[in-house]
Amino acid sequence: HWEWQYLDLMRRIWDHGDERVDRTGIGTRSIFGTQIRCDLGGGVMPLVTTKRVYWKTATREFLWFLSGDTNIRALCAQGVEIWTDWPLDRYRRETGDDISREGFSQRIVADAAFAEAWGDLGPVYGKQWVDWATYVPTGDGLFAKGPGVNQVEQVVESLRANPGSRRHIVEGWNVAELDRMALPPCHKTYQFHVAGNKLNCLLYQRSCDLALGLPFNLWGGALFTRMVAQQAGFEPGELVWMGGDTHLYLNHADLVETQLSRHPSGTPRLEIARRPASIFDYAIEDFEVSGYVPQGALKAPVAV
Ligand code: DHF
Ligand code: TMP
Repeated sequence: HWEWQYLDLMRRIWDHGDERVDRTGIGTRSIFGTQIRCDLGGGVMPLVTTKRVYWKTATREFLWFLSGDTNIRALCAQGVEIWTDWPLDRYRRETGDDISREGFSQRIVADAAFAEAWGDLGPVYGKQWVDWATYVPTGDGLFAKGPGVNQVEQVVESLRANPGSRRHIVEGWNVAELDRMALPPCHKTYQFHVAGNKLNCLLYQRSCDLALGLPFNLWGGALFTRMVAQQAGFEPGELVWMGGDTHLYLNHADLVETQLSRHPSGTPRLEIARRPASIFDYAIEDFEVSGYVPQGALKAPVAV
């Protein structure tokens, strides 16, 4: 079962990770340079079973990336609060208003101008994936804004036209725009690779919160592979996940202890009900998971 790789990594980091002070001040144990491989054949998904993972929340987040949106408003409107803490933190710091998370989220949904002012994360994943900024010289030493690059559309086209290429990449790390992002991309590079009739994907994540982030990121990588495969006409192959700084936060001890006492159970599979006209036309109703019998939910605090 692929999930033993996840649990083994969790054990290895907790027992042997290098303890360090991180940006958030919580502290982590960390290993640099890690890998998890998962065969997506037969519709199998790397959905963690040793705790409940809200795959619909992770799917809604991914569809939001593909929509090009970078404002949390559309997420909050669907009850997805996984990005709310970062705009909330900025709002509290800059206004001194000690609003609750719930109150903040409700106001983001109810008040478009408020969402405009406080709900945007900057040019994060959605912007870079479907509208990477370009500049064209105007001849007088100045530059005008050129048409945005839709990397996702291009990668589907390049897979169809030139499957053997080694350049099928979707990149989030736009160096010139990092300072305007609420968080620089963690899952920063997706590379696709065709082997026979199968589509493989390598996902490189520079920084990985093993307990909270990775279950979402593995799901996202596999979901992306499935959608791209369906659009470009391939069967799902292998997801190869690679981590840079792969860590556990020191305040996740309870989760780690409980999760490491559990064994993977069942084989979750994803069915996609229809083949939409383009990769940008998927809806949450198109996705159905079978064989998912997760063990109990495990709560852990997120480091902001
Ligand atoms: N910061 C940190 N420190 N870790 C992260 O995983 C992280 N992830 C981000 C942004 N910044 C981050 C975006 N993705 C949760 C999961 C993914 C995510 C952000 C947060 C999270 O809190 N998961 C909880 C609750 C899930 C829910 O609300 O449905 C979990 O138990 O999985
Ligand atoms: P950093 O920018 O200082 O590396 O902090 C980002 C934190 O968020 C780090 O703990 C990794 C985590 N993270 C994930 O694991 N997955 C994600 O998708 C995102 C956005 C963040």
